Amino acid sequence: MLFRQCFNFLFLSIVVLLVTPASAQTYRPEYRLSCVLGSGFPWGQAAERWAELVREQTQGRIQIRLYTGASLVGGDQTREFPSIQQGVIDLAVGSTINWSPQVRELNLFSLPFLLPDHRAIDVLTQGPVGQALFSIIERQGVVPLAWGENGFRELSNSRRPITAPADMKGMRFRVVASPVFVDIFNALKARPMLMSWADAQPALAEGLVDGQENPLVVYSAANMQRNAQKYLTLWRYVADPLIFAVNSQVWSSWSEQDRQIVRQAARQAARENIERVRGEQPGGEAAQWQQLEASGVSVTPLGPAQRAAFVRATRGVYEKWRGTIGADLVDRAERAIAAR
Ligand code: X2X
Repeated sequence: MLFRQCFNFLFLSIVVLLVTPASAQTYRPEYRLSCVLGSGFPWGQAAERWAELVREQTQGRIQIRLYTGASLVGGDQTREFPSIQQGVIDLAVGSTINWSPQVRELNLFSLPFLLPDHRAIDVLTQGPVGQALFSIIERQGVVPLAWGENGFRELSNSRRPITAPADMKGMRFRVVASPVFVDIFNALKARPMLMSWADAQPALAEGLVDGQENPLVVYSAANMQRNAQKYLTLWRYVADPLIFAVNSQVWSSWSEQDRQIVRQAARQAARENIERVRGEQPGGEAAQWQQLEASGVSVTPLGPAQRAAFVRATRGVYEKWRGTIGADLVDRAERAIAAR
């Protein structure tokens, strides 16, 4: 009798487990999406767009709340990746720069002067190199879905026009707390100051640092010219792709149909984000920096010989980091770029 009751109970439990849709058990009322920049920037707009598409297309089954300023990690943007791994963050639109302290292969995009143009970024992110990077991230418990873009990073400062490495000597530049940037700015004999984005704003305003590096869209939206960042050098030394990603446990708690929706929504938001970032720079940024010049910013585009001097000065850093990133991966990237 007892045996029979036990058996019935077990049988029933198994049936209940099998027929209950995963959604009834595992969907949470809300998911946390982390982003460094807010809605005043294309990056923050991309995160908002992703959340909105997912909400609409899942008929509200997946509600995503956006936390800007990397607030889920107290503003410490280089802690974003481990926090997605641990589930403190459910989703993120994160920068390769901010995740590279943990995912060393992502330093690829920070190899100085590897990427000459947008096409070079695309052959990496949209090709086998991008797939290899996504597999590496996935093995670390984070499911990457699409590549977006923060932009090519340019150099600004409050002191003087920079046309040669010697102009940077002794100048204090705020950089993201990622070791490759320390190496690059040290090689240029400048003084790198490691700081989060949140701390960078007051530091620039108060003149605690002389300069910074960020894409033009960020420079403009953050009104950096008002923070005395009056000299701008267009050197495109590194690019800053974004990755739309989900914590792997959250990902597997969703139905197959909803995963497809989240993936497609990430791709759409990423596509629109890249168009927006690049669309604001028609004709190779010319229109945008001419506008900045009209507003009193001194813009210095580097000619080929000037650029070559920066390439030479940072070559040692490039070679040092080739090994850290993985010589194979860097070789593949170089070949893809050469053949673009
Ligand atoms: O901190 C920065 O400079 C920013 C906003 O561009 C990144 O998060 C990489």
